[in-house]
Amino acid sequence: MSLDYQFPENFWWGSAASATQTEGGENGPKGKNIWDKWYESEPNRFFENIGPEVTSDFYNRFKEDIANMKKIHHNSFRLSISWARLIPGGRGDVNPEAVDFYSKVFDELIRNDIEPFVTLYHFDMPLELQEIGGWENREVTEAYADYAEKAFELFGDRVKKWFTFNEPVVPVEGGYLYDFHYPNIVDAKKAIQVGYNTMVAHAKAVKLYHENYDGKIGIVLNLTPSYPRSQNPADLKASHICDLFFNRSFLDPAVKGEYPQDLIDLLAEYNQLPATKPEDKALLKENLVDLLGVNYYQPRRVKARDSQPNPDSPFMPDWFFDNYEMPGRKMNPYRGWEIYEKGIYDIMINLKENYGNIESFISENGMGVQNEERFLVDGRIEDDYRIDFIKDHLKWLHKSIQEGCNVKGYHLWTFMDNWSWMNAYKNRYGFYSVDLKTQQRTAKKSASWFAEASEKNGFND
Ligand code: BGP
Repeated sequence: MSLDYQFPENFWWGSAASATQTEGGENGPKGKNIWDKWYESEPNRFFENIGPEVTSDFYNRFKEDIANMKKIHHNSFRLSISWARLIPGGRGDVNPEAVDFYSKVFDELIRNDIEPFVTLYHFDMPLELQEIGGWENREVTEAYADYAEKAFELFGDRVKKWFTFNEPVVPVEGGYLYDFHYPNIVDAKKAIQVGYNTMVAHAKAVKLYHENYDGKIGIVLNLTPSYPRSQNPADLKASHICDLFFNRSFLDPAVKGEYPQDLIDLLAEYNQLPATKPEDKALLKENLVDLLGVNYYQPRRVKARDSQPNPDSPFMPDWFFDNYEMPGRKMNPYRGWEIYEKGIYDIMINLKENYGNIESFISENGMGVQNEERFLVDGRIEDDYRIDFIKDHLKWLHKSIQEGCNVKGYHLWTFMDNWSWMNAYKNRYGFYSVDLKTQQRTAKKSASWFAEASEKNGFND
């Protein structure tokens, strides 16, 4: 008997996490990354002063966690390798204990029929490389390519789905525009260089992979569809420019191998073009992704600016648009982000119509909730709001598939509650809650719902 929402065979049901957010910064030998450094220098910038050393201890408990994934019928799981753990210092020799750890994790996943999807870079630059300029410095793209090559060599026999970067726009926004990631610089020209160098590094890794391996390699982008306040030309233009900066400056080079001409023209007009090398054009053009991970949390509502920016102030993307608080929009009352389920469908239709229907999947989607303990009933978090959230998004995803979009799966952010950068443990997203004192994991109600949907490959309304 068919279900109301039946997904295609072999649909990827799973969740995602990242190294710095789960492993535990003090577990095992590793080099420092920018999060260790920032926390040491400014602990009060982190929610409740909690830093990256306190996490859900995946380093020691991965077997239990993988058994829990199996229980809820995951067939895939995305995690990242910590660059500073695998290669302390970012360049040079690999750390044998890290090789052993990641090997055991991948083997354990495979033994449980859970396919590892592996991200090479999830916001965690090794400190030594940040000290020579991080992504501002072109040399770091070489170090990254060497790291990627090493990871492919070590684990490529077992890992067949790789992602070069997670949300590369976020370190640009956080580290170089809006001050929520280290190195806390506010400088749009540097931001543009960092974004560009990231895509050069990405293309180098894609090239190395395609030359020697037969799995798939892609990138994970947080796509935030940009909706204009109105159809007036000024609002449409504002929304278009916002889309160019925050979506298309990564999506276009990754999938089409080139930057949108309107973006190049705009940056040229304001003297903001990044430094490039002649060989970059071909490098980007010839090394396209096989697979695109889409992280979708919320859309952007955009309007034309009410007033002109002061032309003497430093250039910012925000010169061209303002955020628009659309009246009546549905909000996640526990996190403050808009919930707009149809956004997931609009993204997929855009990929189908304008990006060659590239193979894709939802690599993160989820609902963060503060003080989730308030929903505890007999020791379990009754997160019906999360079940509704997942279902509503999956319905729109299902519709996109019916209309021919090349969507292969859905991963929730995240498997278990984890540390989240500056927000530390403020917003909980997991299928499993984690008691930070005892490290006990407990399945939430959403875990049971998801287990059934994954097992049946769909659900009824
Ligand atoms: C995504 C990141 C994740 C995770 C999530 C939740 O953008 O890829 O690493 O942190 O956001 O974020 P927050 O805890 O700030 O709500």
